[in-house]
Amino acid sequence: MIGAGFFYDELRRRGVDFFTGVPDSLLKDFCAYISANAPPLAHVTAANEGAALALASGYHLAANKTALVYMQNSGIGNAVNPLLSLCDKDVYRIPALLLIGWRGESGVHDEPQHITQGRLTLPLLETLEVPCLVMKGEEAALSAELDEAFSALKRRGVPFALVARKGTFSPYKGAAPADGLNSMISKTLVMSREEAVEEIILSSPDDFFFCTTGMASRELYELREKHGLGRERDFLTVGSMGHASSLALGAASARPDALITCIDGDGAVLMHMGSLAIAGTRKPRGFRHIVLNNGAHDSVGGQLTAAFNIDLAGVARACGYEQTFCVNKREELRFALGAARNGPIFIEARVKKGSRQDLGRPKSSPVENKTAFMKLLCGM
Ligand SMILES: Cc1ncc(C[n+]2csc(CCOP(=O)(O)OP(=O)(O)O)c2C)c(N)n1
Repeated sequence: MIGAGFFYDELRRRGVDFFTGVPDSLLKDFCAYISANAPPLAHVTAANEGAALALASGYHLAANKTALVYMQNSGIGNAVNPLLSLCDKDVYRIPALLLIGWRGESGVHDEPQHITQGRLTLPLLETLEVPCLVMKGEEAALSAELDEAFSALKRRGVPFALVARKGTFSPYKGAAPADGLNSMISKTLVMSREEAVEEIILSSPDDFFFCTTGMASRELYELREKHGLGRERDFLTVGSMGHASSLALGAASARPDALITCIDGDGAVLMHMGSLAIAGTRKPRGFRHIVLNNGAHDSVGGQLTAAFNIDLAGVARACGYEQTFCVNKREELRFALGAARNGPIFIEARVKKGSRQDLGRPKSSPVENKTAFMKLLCGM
């Protein structure tokens, strides 16, 4: 295993002084290290992986240096456009060092949404003409690996990817990142994400739910069991982070008579925030968008997002949502959930970080989930 500090120092030695990306559970120790140790201006948690590559490219244009862009392999899709139409050798030829967490590696047990992505990660990079190497996960091997990466970056002038398997980085136990406002707000929060999800489903027995990627969907799955409720009203968007609200909007377009709620995360809503403008202007009456805002990418290690620093409900209002709420307590959430469904409605529920230690994972497959959901929603 490689110490996050060791990796960081090796990068710094080679002149990398700007770090950006979207966090991944396999990279969480490295993300925690840079959050705590890189100077504030040198680290940006990006809205999505394409934006991260653009940030790194802008940095290169102004500093003539190669930046590091970290991402889960699920994020390669978001980065394809800038890879091929910005950094590519036939366009602007801009280098960046990519650090990609390899979920779903063949032979390593993982969740369904990572299997194909994992199998195709190396072929996909090859197709994209992004040279890469799979890290050995040993400090002794790192220097030679970085030599290879940096000589390719110099020679070719385009992005090079380091692919990190599960267990590449050793646990980082240093101090949590200091963000004054975020930690002040966090301390005032009383409602957990799971309590919020519970309140939502108990208050809205007739809704169909599109729930976001990560722990919210796992909590929703277990809460149905706890309350002896069926799961056929829930579409668990286990992958495709940031798209739950567009899924919900598509369903609301097909079924204007139905009550459709998106349960979103703050990292997820930030990832494709333009979707708010589309929901707000399409104005589906039965559409409700709830963002469980814990100011963090909680499901993959708790790296901070920008969501406590902005007015999410204000953004939704400006995008044309008919009614918007920002709530902190369970009773306030219950009140907002009781609002007449003259949507689109937006509720920002501020919740604490963290989840139950014994939180499980869905036992049914995504296709079983979809089939039960469609059977109830469109009677097929
Ligand atoms: C495109 C893409 N990038 C990154 C990930 C890894 N990932 C899974 S869940 C998650 C965090 C989601 O954060 P948020 O929406 O705030 O919900 P929370 O986990 O805080 O409940 C991330 C980054 C992913 N699944 N897909």
